[in-house]
Amino acid sequence: MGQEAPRKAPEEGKLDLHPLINRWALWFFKNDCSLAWQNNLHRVTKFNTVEDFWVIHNNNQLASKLSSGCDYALFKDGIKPMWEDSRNKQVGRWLVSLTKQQHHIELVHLWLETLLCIIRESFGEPSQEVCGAVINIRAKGDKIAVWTWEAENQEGVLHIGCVYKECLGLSTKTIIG
Ligand code: MGP
Repeated sequence: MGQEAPRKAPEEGKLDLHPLINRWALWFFKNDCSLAWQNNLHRVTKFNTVEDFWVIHNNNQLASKLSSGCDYALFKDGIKPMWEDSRNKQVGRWLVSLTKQQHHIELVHLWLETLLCIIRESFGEPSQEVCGAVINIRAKGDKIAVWTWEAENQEGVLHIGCVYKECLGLSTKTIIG
């Protein structure tokens, strides 16, 4: 009777990671009125694999638990989530405005779907136009937006908007701005 070859345990650090097309940076904004807007914005970390995305997502405070005035932003590495960044000079955004009721029910799901949509490059070729996404936690109603850097490129921007709505599972009747 032949002996079964011993199975090799995966060598530590040699597991196959799944690379993303882009490297992404997670930013956090906490409003402190005594500081200039830019000084309230901090880069938390960068990642470029699916596995790191989930580690970061699972270990950070859920968006619904952030206090009002805070933002998360996930942007392609090298682009800051601010108008001042030269890559954002022509910036446009697809904006989803949420009601106060949606804060507890849908916010976390919609933000996660937004993140997955951009890191998977779900828009095909126009994914190149995507700078990143921002979530604003606000008492008056939260906002989620995908920023695109060439607002003038109507075809690409419209395609991104349509696919984004599908990713969020929004009905065709729902209007995003
Ligand atoms: P906001 O945080 O995008 O939305 O902008 P909020 O809090 O819902 O307010 P509203 O104006 O949309 O009703 C709030 C303020 O933050 C802006 O008016 C700016 O003063 C400042 N701000 C926001 N962004 C994204 C930037 C930025 O990129 N650069 C600078 N310098 N200020 C910004």
